[in-house]
Amino acid sequence: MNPLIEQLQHILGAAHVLSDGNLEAYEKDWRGRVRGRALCVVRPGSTDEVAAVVKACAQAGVSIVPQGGNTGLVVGSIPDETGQQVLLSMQRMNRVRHLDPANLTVTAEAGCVLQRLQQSCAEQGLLYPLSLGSEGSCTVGGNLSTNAGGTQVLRYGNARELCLGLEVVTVQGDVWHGLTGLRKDNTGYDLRDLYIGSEGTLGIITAATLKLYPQPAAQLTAWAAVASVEAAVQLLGLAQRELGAGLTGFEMMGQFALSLVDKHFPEMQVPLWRDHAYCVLLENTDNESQDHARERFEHVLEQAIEQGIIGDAVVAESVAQARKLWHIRESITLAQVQEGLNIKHDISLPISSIAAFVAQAEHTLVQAIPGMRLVNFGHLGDGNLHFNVQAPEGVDPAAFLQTHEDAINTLVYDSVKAFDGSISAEHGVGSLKVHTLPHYKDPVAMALMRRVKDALDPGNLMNPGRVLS
Ligand code: FAD
Ligand code: 2HG
Ligand code: ZN
Repeated sequence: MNPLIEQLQHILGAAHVLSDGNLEAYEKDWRGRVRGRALCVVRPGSTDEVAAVVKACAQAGVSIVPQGGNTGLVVGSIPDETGQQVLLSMQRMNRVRHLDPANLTVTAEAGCVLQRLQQSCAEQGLLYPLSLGSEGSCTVGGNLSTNAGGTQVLRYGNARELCLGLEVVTVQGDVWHGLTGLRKDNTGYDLRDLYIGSEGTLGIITAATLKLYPQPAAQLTAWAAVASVEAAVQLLGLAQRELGAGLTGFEMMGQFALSLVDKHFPEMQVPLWRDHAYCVLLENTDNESQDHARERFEHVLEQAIEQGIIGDAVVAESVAQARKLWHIRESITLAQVQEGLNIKHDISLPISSIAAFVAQAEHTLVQAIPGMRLVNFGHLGDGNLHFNVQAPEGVDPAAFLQTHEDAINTLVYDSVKAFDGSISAEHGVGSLKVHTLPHYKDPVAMALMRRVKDALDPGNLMNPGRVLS
């Protein structure tokens, strides 16, 4: 037997070192585009075990790929094809360690599934506001390592802004005990912010202390139809002025994106999509009462109708109805999967430029690749679009991607750059964008990132080939 596998079995017990059998769930990316092969999968149950695994791998000169829920969309959490990497799954480190209602914080292990964390907090009347379509599988550690966004960023910020402290196993196998619940701590370089968003390339996050909020008194959801991106941006401005911090979500969905949900999940009964170019999903959170929330929300929508910004709207009458509307929005990704392989662009732009960007980029794509189908949706309130491309109707998606993916990426990312945007808003870089990033990111920033990586991981043993090539 491979001596490293033997040593890992000694550390974790044979049951937690998987080297044969079907490892597809760990080795294949969520989109099913890439399958790697691991030397073995290890499932440590404690921070000390993670540290011991890291030390053993470092001694053997074997690289590690950390994995949470494996829901990442940029091919960052699976091993490469060599069969030489250790896949370190955090699934067993899933405890909520401590909830501190007076400090409004919770400390959870990195493998804790987001939805379970939300539920544990809700049981105490508290809100952990990070909210993603993948929340039933993604983990606290994965969220922080990708600096995940989702549908509540507008009000509460992304994963970075919700994190106060971290516990990290370094590349050398030391443990940084940084689980602070302090909101102020200016004692030197911010290591927490360095590890957040580092996609497993600088060390392994084993636990985090996260910010909580009181559960709001009321949450209302509305679905409005608009004729253009300009109108959606106008509605955003109006809602922000009228609702202030009460506006917790603002999502935009293009007609073709919604048509895919209607086609593949007809039981969801997508409202208002047939006659309008875009629909918008708004969420209003209120600390007073349901009635107060409804009154303010209806006022915004009435004004929007009067000003000709929206064509039509529905306000959810119950929590169940609101859930259904959110479910439609969150099903666009799965509807795209059903339609076939596609190209994803997770981009961000200044909100003031979004309408001009969409007009220009869509025109460029239509001219260059006749028949391509644009799936345009996303977190408009954060300036974050998922500007995805589906193969023309009737064209084999795999062949389409083979021929056109690079050209399409260049067209989209060149437009993003021209409008001062970013080629990764919330999903990260992984290996999918690792070769693209240097074309679009400031060269000095790239060089500084390289120096940080070399300083913390001189042997390039932690998730090599991700973020930096
Ligand atoms: P994984 O996929 O397992 O890993 C992601 C990266 O983090 C990898 O580089 C991995 O090596 C690293 N990593 C994981 N755990 C650790 C750890 N403990 N220590 C160090 N590194 C680690 N993302 C958004 O931002 N917003 C969305 O709205 C959103 N919606 C989604 C909807 C669907 C249907 C799907 C499939 C994905 C969506 N995502 C979204 C992407 C994905 O869910 C997030 O990136 C999520 O944060 C990944 O968490 P995970 O636990 O699955 O991480
Ligand atoms: C979302 O906002 C996710 O639903 C996934 O970030 C986006 O599928 C996508 O491109
Ligand atoms: Zn998203």
